[in-house]
Amino acid sequence: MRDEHNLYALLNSRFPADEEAAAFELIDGSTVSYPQLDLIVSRYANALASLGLGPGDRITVQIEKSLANVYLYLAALKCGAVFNPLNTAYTPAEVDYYVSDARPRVIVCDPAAMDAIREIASAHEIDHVVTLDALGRGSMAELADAQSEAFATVPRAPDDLAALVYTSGTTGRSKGAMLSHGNLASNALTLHTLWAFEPGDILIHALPIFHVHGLYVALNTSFLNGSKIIWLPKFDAGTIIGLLPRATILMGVPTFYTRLLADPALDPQLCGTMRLFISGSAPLLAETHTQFEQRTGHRILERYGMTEAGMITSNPYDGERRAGTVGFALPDVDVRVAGDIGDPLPHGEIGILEIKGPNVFKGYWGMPEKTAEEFRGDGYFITGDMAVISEDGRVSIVGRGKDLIISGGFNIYPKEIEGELDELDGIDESAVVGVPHPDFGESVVAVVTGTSALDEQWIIGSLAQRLAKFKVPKRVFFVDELPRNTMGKVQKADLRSRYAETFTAGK
Ligand code: MLC
Ligand code: AMP
Repeated sequence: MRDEHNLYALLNSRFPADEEAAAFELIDGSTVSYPQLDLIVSRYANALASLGLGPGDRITVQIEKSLANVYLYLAALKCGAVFNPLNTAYTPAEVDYYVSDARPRVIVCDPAAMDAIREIASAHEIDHVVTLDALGRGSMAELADAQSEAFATVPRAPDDLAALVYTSGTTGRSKGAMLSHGNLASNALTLHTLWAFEPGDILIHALPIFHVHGLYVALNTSFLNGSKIIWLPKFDAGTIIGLLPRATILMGVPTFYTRLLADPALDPQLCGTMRLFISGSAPLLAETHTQFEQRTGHRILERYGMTEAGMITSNPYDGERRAGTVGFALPDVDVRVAGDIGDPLPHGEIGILEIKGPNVFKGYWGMPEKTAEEFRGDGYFITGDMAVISEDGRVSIVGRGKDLIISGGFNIYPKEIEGELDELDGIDESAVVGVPHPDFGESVVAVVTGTSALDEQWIIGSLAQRLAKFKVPKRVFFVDELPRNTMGKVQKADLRSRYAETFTAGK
C-alpha cells in the first residue's frame, strides 16, 4: 500500500497498543501514552487540513521545544505536508528569508513573535499564521482541541517530500535540503537496528528539535522502538545527571559530554542502567572520549551525519568504538574519498568524502543548478568534509573543505557574518574564523579593518539585531590589514592560529 511509504504510517505501525505504554515523560512526571499520541496527532492533522495544508504544502515552524511541537511534526507527516523547522534563535530578518524561499501555506510561531511574523507573512502573502508557546498553548492548540481524533494518513510515495531543512550555504544563501519520506524512513530503520534498540529502552531527549539530530535521529528511532522518551526542554547537565539512573540512551553533541564531565556526580553507578551514549554533529575530542570512559565505564559511540543525508557513518555497537573516528559507513550507505575532480582516492589518502544511499536527499529546494554541482555523475553527493578511510573501512573526518564553523553543534558560515559586518558603518573589511572553545568546541571570532572609532561591543550588539545569537562573534579584533596571500585571498589559517587561544588561554 502506498500509505505505507508515509513515514508516519511506518512509525505508527510500531506504536505499542498498550494504554500504559508511555511515549513521553515530562520533567513533572506526567506522561503521554502511545495510543494518546496517535489520537492527538490526528487532531493536529485535522487542524492543519482545516487550514488548507495538503500534500506537498510547506509548514514553517519556529517555536520553542514542546510536545505540541512534536505533535505538529507528526501531524504534518500524516497530512503529507512538508515540515520546515527553523532554529528558535533566528531573528525576524533571518525568518523572512526562509519564508520567502520556502513559501509555506502555514507558519507556526511563538505568540511573542506574532507581530513580527505576521508582517513577514503578509509581505509574502502567506495565508495562515498560528501560534504555539513553550507549554503547547496558542491558537494552533485551540484549533487542534476542537478537531476529531480520526484522520486517515495521506498516501505518500518514497520520493515525496517530508521535510525542508535549511542548512547554511557556503556561498551566502541558506539552502533548503529536500528530505523525502523514503530518506527519513531508511535512516531511522537502519539506525534502529545498528544501535540495537531493545524493549524497555528509555531515551533522554535534551536536543533541540529544529535539526536532524534531535528531530529525526532521536525521535524516529525511539518511535520505531515504541520507546519512552524523557522529554527535556533543553540541555541542562544537572537535570541529566538526575535522570541517568532511569534511562538507557542519551544522544548529544560533544558539548553535552564535556558539560557532563564537569559535574563531579558523574560516575559508573549513576550510569548503571545506561546502554548507549551517542555523540555527533561536531567532532568529539579524543580526550573527552577517554575521560568519559574513565569516569563512567562507557565508551561514547560517535557517529557522523549531515542535514542532507541524516546519518552516514557510525562506530559499531558491538566492536571497537575508536576515539577520533566516526566509524563505518552505515550498511546501506556507500562512502568514498575523492580528489577535487571526483577521482576516487585509495584508502589512507585524505580527500573529500562522497556518499550515496537511500538516506541522501533529493536536492536543494528551488536550486537545481546548485544541486547538480553537489552531485557527481554517478550519483554520489559531495559532502564537503575532508576524510580518510582506513584499510578496514573506518572513516575519520580530518577537516572541512567547506568554510564552516561548528559551535556547540550549530553550523555557522563565516561568509554570512562577514556580509553583515561589511554593512556596518566604519568597517572596511572583515574575516570570520572559528577558534577552539572549551565549551562549544569552536567559537566565532571576527577580525576587521576600518576606522579607529570602532567599538567591539557596538559591533556585537549591531550583529545581534540581525543574526541568531549563536552566530554572533564572541570577540572582535581590530587590525590594520587582513593577512592575504599573493592571490589576494584572506589567509584564514593565519588568523585561526593568531587567535587560537582567545578562549582557551590559561585553561
Ligand atoms: C547557545 N549559545 C551559543 C550556542 N548555544 N553560542 C554559540 N554556540 C552555541 N551552540 C549562546 C546563547 O545564546 C547564550 O548567549 C550563550 O551562548 C550561552 O548559552 P548557554 O546557556 O550556555 O547555552 P545553552 O542554551 O546551554 O546551549 C548550548 C547547547 C546548545 C550546546 C546545549 O547549543 C545545543 O543544544 N546545541 C545542539 C545543537 C544541535 O542539535 N545540533 C545538531 C545539528 S544536526 P548569551 O549572550 O545570551 O549569554 C547536524 C547533523 C548531525 O549537525 O550530524 O547531527
Ligand atoms: P549540518 O549541516 O548542520 O547538518 O552539519 C553537518 C556537518 O557537521 C557535517 O558536514 C560535518 O562537518 C559535521 N559533523 C557531524 N557529525 C560529525 C562528527 N561526528 N565529527 C565531525 N564532524 C561532524
